[in-house]
Amino acid sequence: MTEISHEIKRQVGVLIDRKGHVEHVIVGDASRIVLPAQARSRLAESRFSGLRCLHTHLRGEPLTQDDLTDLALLRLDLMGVIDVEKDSGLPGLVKAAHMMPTTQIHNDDGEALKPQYQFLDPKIPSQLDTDFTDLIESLEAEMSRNVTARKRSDTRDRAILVSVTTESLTEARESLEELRELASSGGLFVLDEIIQRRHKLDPATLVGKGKLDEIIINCLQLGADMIVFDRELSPGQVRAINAATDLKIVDRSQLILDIFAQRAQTSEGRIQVELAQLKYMLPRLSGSGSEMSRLMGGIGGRGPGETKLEVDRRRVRDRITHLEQQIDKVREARHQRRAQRQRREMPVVSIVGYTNAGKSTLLNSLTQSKVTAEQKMFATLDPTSRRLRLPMDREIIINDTVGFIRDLPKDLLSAFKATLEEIEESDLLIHLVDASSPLLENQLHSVERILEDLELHQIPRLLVFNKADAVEDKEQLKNLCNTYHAMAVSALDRKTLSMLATEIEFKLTPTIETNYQM
Ligand SMILES: Nc1nc2c(ncn2[C@@H]2O[C@H](COP(=O)(O)OP(=O)(O)OP(=O)(O)O)[C@@H](O)[C@H]2O)c(=O)[nH]1
Ligand SMILES: [Mg+2]
Repeated sequence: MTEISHEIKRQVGVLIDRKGHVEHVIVGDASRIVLPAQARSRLAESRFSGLRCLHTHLRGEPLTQDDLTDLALLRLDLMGVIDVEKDSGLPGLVKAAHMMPTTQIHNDDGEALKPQYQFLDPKIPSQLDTDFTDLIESLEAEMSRNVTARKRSDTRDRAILVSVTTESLTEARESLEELRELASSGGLFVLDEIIQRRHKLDPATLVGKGKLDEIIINCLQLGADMIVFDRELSPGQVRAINAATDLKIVDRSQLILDIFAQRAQTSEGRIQVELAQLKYMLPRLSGSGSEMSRLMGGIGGRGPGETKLEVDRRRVRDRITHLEQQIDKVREARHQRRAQRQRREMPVVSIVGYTNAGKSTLLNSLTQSKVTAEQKMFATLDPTSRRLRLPMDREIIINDTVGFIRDLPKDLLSAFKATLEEIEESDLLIHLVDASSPLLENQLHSVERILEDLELHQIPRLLVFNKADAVEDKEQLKNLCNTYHAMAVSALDRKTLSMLATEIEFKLTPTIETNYQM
């Protein structure tokens, strides 16, 4: 190989299997070779590809970054380089590297580590005494131990969470914490989390091409099925990242949409979620057919003289129109129901708040009902209404509502208009805040902002801190209540709620009196 290389002034390489058979011969130029893409096959995560690459270097240079990236992305057993002696064309030093099995891909700050390569000592061919087969088998044994320890009988999708930030680590960490909760609510198994700090976000790939390769390599090393990004990816970014890897790529908005889709029970809920999903998908429909079908699942077809893509896009648009018409009907029906209720002159109170604040639990406790309440984000999708008799014998309607979250995808917000309109006609909003959350003030402000966006902020509002039982520092809770003019309750403990009922009644008094006079 070195003699041929010397003669044609190009790098020459071979891919060799474990029995020593040559599978591919590659001729490059003076500084690099390009390995065949078909070597990138889907492999069990505890195995290397069974191929090692040996190629020549003409200038005595060490393994290049491209060599290492190929080693990792193609999961080669080994990447080896043979120097070509300048004058004689005889083989010089042999340099080689292989991947290290790993269980962790970040440092203590959560920042991504460089993929781990092990470099072998450079040697001349006659002194090479490493038993490669032995080496690779022991590495594979270690990898498979790592994978088994993680996997056991778990069939959930295994995800790596990636937060890309231009701001402080603290912020990225808090945001990752929420993403982790979203991921587990969405049924994912989180393998690891990494934070990537940049001065500026890369418009093409968000993290930059080199970093993206590193992250993908990390994912392969850990045996992940998907990468979840902690922000919304533009259609172009999704395309660029998909082109670099077979791993599933999901962004925060998509994850929220997925959770909504898993939760939707009523036909109304399902229509709204499907509409939001299609609207999210439409601008992202492009590129190859296979990419499309990965996004689209079942929808497809082919008309005369049209490409599949155009047909699919048109079908999605048709479906969106159809769903929007259905939602209009739903809104009309809801409108009539509300009008009826208004004739009955009952004031309406809606419980709003961040997801998981305990809204459904509060409704249950107040009205002794059994709406689903659980330690999952977005447990409630479909609003529930109940009657409640207040201490002074007034009857009101009380609504449980879908939870809010920071940066709620806007397609979702618009699709859920029918549901949210229910809140619009409330006489009072109870803004419930989870006082035990370390992020309570962020959550409180996010909800205030969303209420403003929805033009609901002019409705009288009662701020209530929930989960008082779970707050250790009672003094701090008291201060919070003073600062925000709020009251503290524990929805799990009915005894703490009588004050709340009285307060609701007090806040509604003008309304009740008006109704009384009519
Ligand atoms: N310790 C404690 N936990 C509570 C309290 N209220 C609710 N929780 C718990 O908080 C979790 C979320 O409660 P939910 O009532 O489902 O919350 P939600 O606001 O309806 O949430 P979404 O519908 O997902 O937006 C459940 O595990 C409840 O048991 C409380 O007063 N104290
Ligand atoms: Mg709920």
